[in-house]
Amino acid sequence: MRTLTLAPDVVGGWLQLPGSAVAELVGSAGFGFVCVDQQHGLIGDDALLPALQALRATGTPAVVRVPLNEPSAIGRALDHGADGVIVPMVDDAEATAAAVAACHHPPRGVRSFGPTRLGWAPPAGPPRCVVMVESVAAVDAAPAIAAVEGLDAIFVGPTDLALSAGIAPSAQLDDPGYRRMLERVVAAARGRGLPVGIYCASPEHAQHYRRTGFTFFALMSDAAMLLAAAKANLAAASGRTDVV
Ligand code: 3PY
Ligand code: MG
Repeated sequence: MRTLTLAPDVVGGWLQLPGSAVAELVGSAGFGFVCVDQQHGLIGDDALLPALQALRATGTPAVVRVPLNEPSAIGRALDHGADGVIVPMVDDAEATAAAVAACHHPPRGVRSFGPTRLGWAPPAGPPRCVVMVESVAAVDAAPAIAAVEGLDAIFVGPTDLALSAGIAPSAQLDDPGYRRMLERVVAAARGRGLPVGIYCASPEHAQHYRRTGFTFFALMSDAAMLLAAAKANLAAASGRTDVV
């Protein structure tokens, strides 16, 4: 079982489809970690355990993107056996401190003690707390967010950030103002020695963001990969141009 590392250059996978076979398949691909997305993915609480068990069987570290910044959501993901959590929509230092506290038992934090699965299948290391910077307010607060004690990494949600800034999500590779926002987040994280990651809608996005200074990348979801491959293969087999 590998411990979760998010630097210097780690490419992760992203699960949005329920099912232990999907988790096992993606977990076996060689990613540095796999994220189980409970915010926008179709993976509810009952599907979380089989996904984490399948990932554990592959030896790939697992993080859970919880649906919201809330102690019971964070505690449940960790109690199910996640190596860490990715907490969405965190806009300031106060919300960051709350997410970090939710990951740890007293006296360090406020997490309730209930080691059900952890009693027989503990993760490889202490829980990691990753917060998502995905609004203009969060970019402005990035230095304060990065300074929160106990935070393990920052992760950018590029689409929500573009929407918050009034930029078309499709312009994220070209817009100079958008790039400057990302550079500010990278500088804030790296200035504190923190890993800084970003969701990538394609391998090209990962290559682009590597040059911006990000240290870890979550590469397009299982659903996005499957849909893209289904359309590309249909187009290639049929000669149709209306499916991609
Ligand atoms: C975003 O792009 O906003 C995300 O949260 C990626 O998953
Ligand atoms: Mg988002």
